[in-house]
Amino acid sequence: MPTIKTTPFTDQRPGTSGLRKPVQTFAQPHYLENFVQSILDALPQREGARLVLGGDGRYYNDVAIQTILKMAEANGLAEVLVTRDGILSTPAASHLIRKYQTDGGVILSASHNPGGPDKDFGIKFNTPNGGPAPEKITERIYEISRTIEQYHIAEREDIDLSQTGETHLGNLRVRILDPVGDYLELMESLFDLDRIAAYLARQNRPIAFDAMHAVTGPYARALFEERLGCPAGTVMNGDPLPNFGGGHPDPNLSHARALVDKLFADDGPFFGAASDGDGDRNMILGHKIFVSPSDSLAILAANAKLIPAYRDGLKGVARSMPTSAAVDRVARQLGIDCYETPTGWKFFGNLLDADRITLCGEESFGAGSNHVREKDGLWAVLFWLNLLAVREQSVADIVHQHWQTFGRNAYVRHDYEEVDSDGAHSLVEHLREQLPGLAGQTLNGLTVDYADDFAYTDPVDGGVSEHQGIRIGFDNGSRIVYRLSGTGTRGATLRVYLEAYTDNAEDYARPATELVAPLSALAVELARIAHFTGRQAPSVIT
Ligand code: G16
Repeated sequence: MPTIKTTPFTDQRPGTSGLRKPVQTFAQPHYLENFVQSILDALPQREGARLVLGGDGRYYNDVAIQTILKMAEANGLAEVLVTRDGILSTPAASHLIRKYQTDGGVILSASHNPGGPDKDFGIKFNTPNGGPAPEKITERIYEISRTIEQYHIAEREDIDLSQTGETHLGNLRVRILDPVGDYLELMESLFDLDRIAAYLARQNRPIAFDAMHAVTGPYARALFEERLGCPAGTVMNGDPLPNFGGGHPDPNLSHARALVDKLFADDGPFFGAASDGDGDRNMILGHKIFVSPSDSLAILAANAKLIPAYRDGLKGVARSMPTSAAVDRVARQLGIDCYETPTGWKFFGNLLDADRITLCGEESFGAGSNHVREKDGLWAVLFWLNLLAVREQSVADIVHQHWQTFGRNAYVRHDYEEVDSDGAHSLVEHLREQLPGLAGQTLNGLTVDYADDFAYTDPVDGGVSEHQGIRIGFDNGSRIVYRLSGTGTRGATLRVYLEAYTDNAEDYARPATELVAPLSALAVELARIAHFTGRQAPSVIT
């Protein structure tokens, strides 16, 4: 087995979703190889293992895929299922792992982070259930990376991944699959695509989908423009590019501006959506309305029985802690359990595997179900289209009717990106110190119901995750949450999540920013944001 001597890097602890670093970090000699060897060494049985391998097409994907194939060969793996040109969305990867019952998968993506030679790259490992490795496995990978002394890599030419088919590298079988086919088959089994196609054909206005020059382009063209019969051009920015066209492949109001402007034009499409770098996020828009991801999750849950795959109802639902409690209200009405987990899709895996939940989602533009073990951008878009086709109402009408039934959890997130890391940690410390005395106090007219540092005990395996964010809940159902991002690659990113509950119908026409304004002022004051970060305003508001 060709072996290379190496020394450990100290910074290979996976974050919220795998190891994300600037490309220059990954491109250092041995850096990628050390981490990949650590993943392979953490497998229960390396020799003879079968893995899925692919990525979002960002800069460095091609180099990393060839390296990993050569390492798979030298490490005695039996098979790697790779996709044409190495392009594979994260939810489609999750599906392939499950469908072909592999020992897991390696996904190359830094998700919504920008791509290019001076931008970000990432790598994550998914387990045989198709989901992101839980903390006990990522910690094991990290431990191995801290003491690694060697890795194995075959010496050979790069292989051609431009055609589907099969090839052998020594004893390693490499199958090159079409990235889209299996995924479309899965969508076909969940939704009534014929009904959606007929509904779309009856409308006299178009829909628009922004693939942001990232991985969903080929999937979206096959789905919307071929299967559902939408006109060519429905998919905007449909060609995956290594630098995502210079943009930030993050589907939100700031980064998908062109799509948002289209939907808010007088003669704009009646439905619009976007996905991110690796295809697991979604943003949903109707004509002149943005559906907040927390509301979207609640609406999907409330309407699930209208969708073929969920006709028999939901076992339960889950949301990440900072996600608004809109879905909690739906769960109460449906009489099902609602779990509050830390941020990170990996925390939903056990609940899905144990069949305790059917749907789950996050404020960070993620939603999904038990069909895979990742969030799934196009799945959410199809869910909405199926809903529109059944209810024959506009997005705005569906959202407003939802609020009339459940009240509105107006929601806004403020991000302070790339702030000084020490300052950000001091800010969190400063908040922690205040927590014990906050409950019962009235601040700017709002009475604190509870204040804590969120900790989660996994109800399935008993695992405990602490320090998952500061929650300050008020007795009127409103909330402020603070946490530091686990996906940033430069300095620290402070996220402040603001949620104002109202059941006053007059508030339904008001912008969310207006409804959360008093909370926003209080959040800045309580955490002394300007003092600790040096920032007077957030860099992104979604
Ligand atoms: C990842 C995780 C999500 C998480 C998001 C934001 O998303 O999979 O579960 O909500 O990061 O994390 P943070 O607030 O720590 O930056 P993605 O789409 O980047 O894989």
